[in-house]
Amino acid sequence: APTIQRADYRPLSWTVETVDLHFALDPEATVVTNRMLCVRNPDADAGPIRLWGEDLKRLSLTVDGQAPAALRESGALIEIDAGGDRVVVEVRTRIDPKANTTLSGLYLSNGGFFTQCEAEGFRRITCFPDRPDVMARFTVTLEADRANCPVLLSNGNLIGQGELPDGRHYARWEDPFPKPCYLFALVAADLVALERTVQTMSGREVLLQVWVEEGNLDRCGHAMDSLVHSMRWDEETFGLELDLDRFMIVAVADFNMGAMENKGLNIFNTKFVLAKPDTATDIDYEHVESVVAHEYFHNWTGNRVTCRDWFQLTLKEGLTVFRDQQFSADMLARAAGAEGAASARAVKRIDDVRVLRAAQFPEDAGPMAHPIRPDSYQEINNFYTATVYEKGAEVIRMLHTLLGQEGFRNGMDLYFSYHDGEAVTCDDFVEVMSEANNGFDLDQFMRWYSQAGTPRVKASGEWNAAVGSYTLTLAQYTPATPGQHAKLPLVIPVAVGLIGPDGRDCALRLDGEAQDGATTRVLKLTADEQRFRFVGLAAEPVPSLLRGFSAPVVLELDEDDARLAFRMAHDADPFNRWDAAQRYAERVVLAMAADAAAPVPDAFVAAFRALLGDGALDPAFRAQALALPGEAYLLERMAPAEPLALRAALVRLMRTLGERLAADWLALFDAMQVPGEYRYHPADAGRRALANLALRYLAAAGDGEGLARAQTRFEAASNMTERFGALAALVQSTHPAREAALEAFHARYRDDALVLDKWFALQAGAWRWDDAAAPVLDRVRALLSDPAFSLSNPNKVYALLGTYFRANPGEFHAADGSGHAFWAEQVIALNGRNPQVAARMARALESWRRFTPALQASIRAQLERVLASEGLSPDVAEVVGKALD
Ligand code: B3K
Ligand code: ZN
Repeated sequence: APTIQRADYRPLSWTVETVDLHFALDPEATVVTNRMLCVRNPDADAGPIRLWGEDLKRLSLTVDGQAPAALRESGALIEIDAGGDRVVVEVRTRIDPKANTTLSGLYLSNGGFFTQCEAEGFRRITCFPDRPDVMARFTVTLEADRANCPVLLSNGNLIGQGELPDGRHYARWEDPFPKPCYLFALVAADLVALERTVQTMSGREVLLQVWVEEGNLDRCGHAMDSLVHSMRWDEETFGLELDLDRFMIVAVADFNMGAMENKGLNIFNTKFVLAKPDTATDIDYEHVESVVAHEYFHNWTGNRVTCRDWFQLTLKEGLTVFRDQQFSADMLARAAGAEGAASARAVKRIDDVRVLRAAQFPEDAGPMAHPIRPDSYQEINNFYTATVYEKGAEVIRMLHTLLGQEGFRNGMDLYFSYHDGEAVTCDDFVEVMSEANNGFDLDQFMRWYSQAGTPRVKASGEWNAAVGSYTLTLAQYTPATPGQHAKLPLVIPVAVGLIGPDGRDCALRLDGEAQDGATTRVLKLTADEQRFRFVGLAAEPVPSLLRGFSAPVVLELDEDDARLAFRMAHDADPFNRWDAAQRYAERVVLAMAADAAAPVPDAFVAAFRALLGDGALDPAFRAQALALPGEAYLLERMAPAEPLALRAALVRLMRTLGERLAADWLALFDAMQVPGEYRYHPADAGRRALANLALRYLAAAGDGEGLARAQTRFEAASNMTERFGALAALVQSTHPAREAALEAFHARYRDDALVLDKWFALQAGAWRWDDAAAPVLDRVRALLSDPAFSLSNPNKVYALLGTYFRANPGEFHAADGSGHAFWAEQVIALNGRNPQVAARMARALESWRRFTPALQASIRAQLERVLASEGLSPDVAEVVGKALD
């Protein structure tokens, strides 16, 4: 596929002012009539009208009612010569939603019609200048069979509806706000809605709806509450109000990603809408809340102000992820009350950083590495990445840190006052942030948008006892990434604290500055190397660096075990306290992976036990601190990566911690029981998480009492968090009851697609604790033919294959290469149905060059096999091609 370059952006010669769409919906032959008022763009060179169309049967095309004078086609692009400044182009196309297995464009799910247009799905519905910088006003008429599709929805306001002959009906919708076509949506299906009316901050009444299949009506309450909370938060935090009279969320079971922010008509994967205590875990509740918030926040950051071109994707995604992270942190802090707020925020920060380290750091170190604003792509759908989203959010967070809460808010206000209704660039955003803050210099900061790779910050300290000063030297470098060899220094905010020998933070004073009593301050590292001299210290301090993870970097700091244990016990910054535990665990487990005879150090067990038993710590925090670092992150820290050795070390470490602390875990489990009826509340969720973690360690150790508790909890649980936690512990053991428990779980939820996804994932992600047990691949293969499994449903693919490929490296990378061959087989099978899903699965092997030579050889052969396969989509071709480059 050709490579698209950011530098090649040119405005279109013609844009669209209004669109009138008519859909005669039919499962196999939908006819779309599209009337566009095309207008010449005064800011562009003269040229033809350009439209894109893909997989369409074109029935007719006219310009002002006439056949066009000249029409040229190449691939998806259609060029039409037109005179004058305003012309009406009318295109009629026929499409086959039933045959559309890509889930991009218009498709069927359980008999209903749904759309997904971002990034370039609208061209699969009709011919259109399918680019985000074309913002038009849409009017949409839907016509469908009333019995099958009683509900007809599109963006904006309902302006008409009625009956038609032959059992058909219609509805007409008008969206008052100009929008790019990627935000168009329609739904025609048999659904019911949970409704609520609320007042916005200016006193307008708005109707909120959550649309689902009838049987799911009892699972919508949490999504609705989350929507109301999001609306309030955006009003209070940014002064941003809902701009429509109605806001709809629709849940659909077949969906490529999480959800989509279509104007006024958000379409969601069922996974991020439906929740009730018997089927959803605490983590599911959390996800529903944050995804609802994310999509809602897009209404301003994405829809009112959108992206000029797809290279600017992080403009809306990084900013919106940052907003949803702040929202969730505020919600957790509010629930925790004043005392617990700081810890609650840290728990959220830890979650976000875990994701960044597990998904974004490896991406930034692999063949797909790209800046948050990429310079080129082959297939834009491959760039909805952890880098654009999560690292993009980190970049916004650093701006927030540098400018302060108020400065950031002023920048946001100016952003909307300048750019509301426009399609803009990342430069535009950073420019208003600077302008709103007295010209704050952000020129060097812009390098975060153009440089790929995870920067390293190397820190060292020097204590001068004679004068009581501590000099901290910070140096930065960023490793080379594909196509980017030389890197320039970045602006890196490093939040620093100094801990005294008594475990308490010292007051910080930099040489030449007055004492202000602060115990954490943000140093700005801008050069390759800088020194910061702290004075007025009574004794040698222990540095606590990058507090709260103030920048998305790898911190390189020599700390011995004793120092890590000290910070694990005393660091006043809860994020860094957690991080100290992670670093210590990482060191221990990597040493065990390098040497199968290396013991688990007693000092580590003792430090771990101290955290475990510290009742002053919030349970949610303890659950984070006692969970070992993620396997994906650990593999990233190993050179060469040896997944089997790592797995063996993790098994041994889990067992040892389970055995040696068995009494502590049992007591902790008992102490963490949550009485009464289930409610989703962060305090309860923290207790349940910690209890579930205790069971995991006990099960890993094969502890009889622990396993008995797991079994009882599995049978008696009143909610999914406890039931699934207990099941997971049983499955992660050699207990003979594990198979029966899996069967009982299946029997109970045989008709519940979302719960079955958990059941598939649990088996695909299982570890082997017993050397004689069969490889997990045998189970995964068998589950492929389970009646509930389907390669056409992305959730099923992610649960079974995604978990096996991405979350079970110790099995997937079996030395005989069976996992790799299976991967190639499945990627090829998916490629023909759904290229976006196939490409996601394909990415599981992109970091192959980091593995041992034997694994590399095995993987290379399979990458080559996929690359050589027939009919490879541009999506998969880009991933595999870059991996082999
Ligand atoms: N904007 C969508 C993602 C669309 C992905 C297209 N392949 C969801 C989101 O970020 O909110
Ligand atoms: Zn988004």
